[in-house]
Amino acid sequence: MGPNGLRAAGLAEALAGLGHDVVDLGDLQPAPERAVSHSNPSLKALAETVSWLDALSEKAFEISENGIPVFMGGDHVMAAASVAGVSRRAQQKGRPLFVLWLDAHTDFHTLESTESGNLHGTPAAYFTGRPGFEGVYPRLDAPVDPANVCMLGIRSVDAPERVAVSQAGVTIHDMRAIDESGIGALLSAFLERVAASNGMLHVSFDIDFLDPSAAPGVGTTVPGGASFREAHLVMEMLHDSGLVTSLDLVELNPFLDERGKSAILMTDLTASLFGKRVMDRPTRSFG
Ligand code: DIR
Ligand code: MN
Ligand code: MN
Ligand code: MN
Repeated sequence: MGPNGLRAAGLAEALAGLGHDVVDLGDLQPAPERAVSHSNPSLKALAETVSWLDALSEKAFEISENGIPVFMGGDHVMAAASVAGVSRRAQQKGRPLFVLWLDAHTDFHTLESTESGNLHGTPAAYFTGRPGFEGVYPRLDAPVDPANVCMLGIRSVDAPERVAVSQAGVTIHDMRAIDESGIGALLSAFLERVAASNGMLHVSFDIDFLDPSAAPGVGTTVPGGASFREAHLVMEMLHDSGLVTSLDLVELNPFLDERGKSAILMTDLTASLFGKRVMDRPTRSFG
């Protein structure tokens, strides 16, 4: 229902209104189910999820040849496939892929370490090449260097993730860092790095990045998240940087929303990322 919530909120119209050519490719169909199994019995809907990942991983590679793909979800596990696909594209172009992860959570579990069995807790571990997904998730042709991953808005990390994500060398800006330094300074530093290495930049936007007061329409609300204005600043800076090459919009659950509030905000934020602004200002260039 997430994608339809975004469609109903007018995402395509908003982007077209900014002068972009928008093509809605419709809903993806899952690939035929493979016989997958894992020793962790708590994993939820594993085979079904994998059939979606198989389809999306291919599709993401295919459509990332031209334009800026926007992947609408859906459960954040889909980032396993969207990132795998665009990473393969970056490798083909000979450019490094960077990932900006906007989320309350690090989603850095393996299939072994997840306690909830919710596969949305695993995508970042998979696409950075943590072992344990072989033969289950799609083959990963181009793992993302964890040093190229920056997570912003983090405030809920399970014990096994905490160790692994730090050891991997992912940059984590938790809510305290945002409070202390300001979200703009933290994001600028990352964008400088992307620009300096002529990187491609995938943004994975889990709506629980936002404070639940701004975006209640999500299954896993965590208090103390990014504010309405902090989120818009991030999106406006991303636009000005000109660096974004692909985007996930995930975890919107219209069932839990309050009269479309979260869907509308996610749409408005996406419009900011694609150039909506209050006033023109000199663009700051990175690199
Ligand atoms: C928790 C929650 N770390 C889990 N993760 C969520 O289930 O593994 N990610 N909600 O978005
Ligand atoms: Mn997430
Ligand atoms: Mn989350
Ligand atoms: Mn989630």
